[in-house]
Amino acid sequence: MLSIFRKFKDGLARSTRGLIDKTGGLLRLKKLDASSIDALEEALYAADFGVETTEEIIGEIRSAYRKDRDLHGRAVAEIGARVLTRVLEGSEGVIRDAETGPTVLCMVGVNGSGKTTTVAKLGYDLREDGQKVLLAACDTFRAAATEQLKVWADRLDLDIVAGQHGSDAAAVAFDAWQAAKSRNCDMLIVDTAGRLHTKTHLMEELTKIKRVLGKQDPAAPHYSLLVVDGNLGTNSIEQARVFNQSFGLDGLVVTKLDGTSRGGALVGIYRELKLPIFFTGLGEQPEDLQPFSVPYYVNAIFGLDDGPDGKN
Ligand SMILES: Nc1nc2c(ncn2[C@@H]2O[C@H](COP(=O)(O)OP(=O)(O)O)[C@@H](O)[C@H]2O)c(=O)[nH]1
Ligand SMILES: [Mg+2]
Repeated sequence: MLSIFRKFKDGLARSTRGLIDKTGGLLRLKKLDASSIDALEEALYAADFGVETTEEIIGEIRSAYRKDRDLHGRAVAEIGARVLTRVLEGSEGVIRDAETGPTVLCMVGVNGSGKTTTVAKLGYDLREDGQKVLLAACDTFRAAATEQLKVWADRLDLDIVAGQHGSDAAAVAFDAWQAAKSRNCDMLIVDTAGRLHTKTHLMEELTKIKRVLGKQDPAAPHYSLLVVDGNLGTNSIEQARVFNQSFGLDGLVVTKLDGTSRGGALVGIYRELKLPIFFTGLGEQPEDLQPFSVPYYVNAIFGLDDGPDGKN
């Protein structure tokens, strides 16, 4: 089994490859030179780290280089890692169990962002963790969506409550909450639709789901998480802002970090919105959804070989 650090490292390969290739193997440099700092700057922009973060990282590296012309490649990577860690302070979202009744997690986001897949993967992870989990298939808009979650539930042996195609999504949420309560479930994970006729319609439907859950338990949904596609890079900031204003978000799930060259974007998203990142999608397998870890992410980005706990 791959360690989690390896998953981050492999998953972020396309983003980090740019960083490592363009810098001529920054880590292997015995001595830094001005052109390799420029190359690193370019690579950070290319990976979508954004102006603010790139300037902070490069600024600190340049100032260290001014003081020490013999600066070693590894020392440079360590400076980068330190700055990035500082920028990401507070960005790790953690799910805490509800005081009573099931902890309700509601996944929202635009079509194709990875909600349904995330619901299934998360259900699997939590169940493997010893929790009693129930999935709610509240994307009743597309027949295929309910089917898709049922297939996952079947494959992973997870309990699911689903409604008829075209039925009221909030009614499915109600049934699912009742079932979760009566079966003494620890976690209820709610999938929702991403594409409806209009944005207003989507927000109304989501708000209704939220209201129905809130009537059962004033604290529910305990976590409303926006699922965003990592390939969108910083373009997802606007999307997140709209969902946050209309619906109210507790945090983010960033999917498809495997295979994107824009793995730096989550830093800009966090800086801009200050919404914690709960999970990251690093592949299509159930175990490829991982809690977001700042040290793993940062070390993977800067090619620091060891995970923070010495594992790789
Ligand atoms: N490579 C990769 N693919 C993913 C990830 N998460 C979701 N996908 C894929 O993205 C596509 C859309 O996912 P889906 O869950 O149906 O999105 P939804 O419309 O938001 O429910 C599917 O083909 C998923 O397999 C991920 O972390 N990595
Ligand atoms: Mg879906």
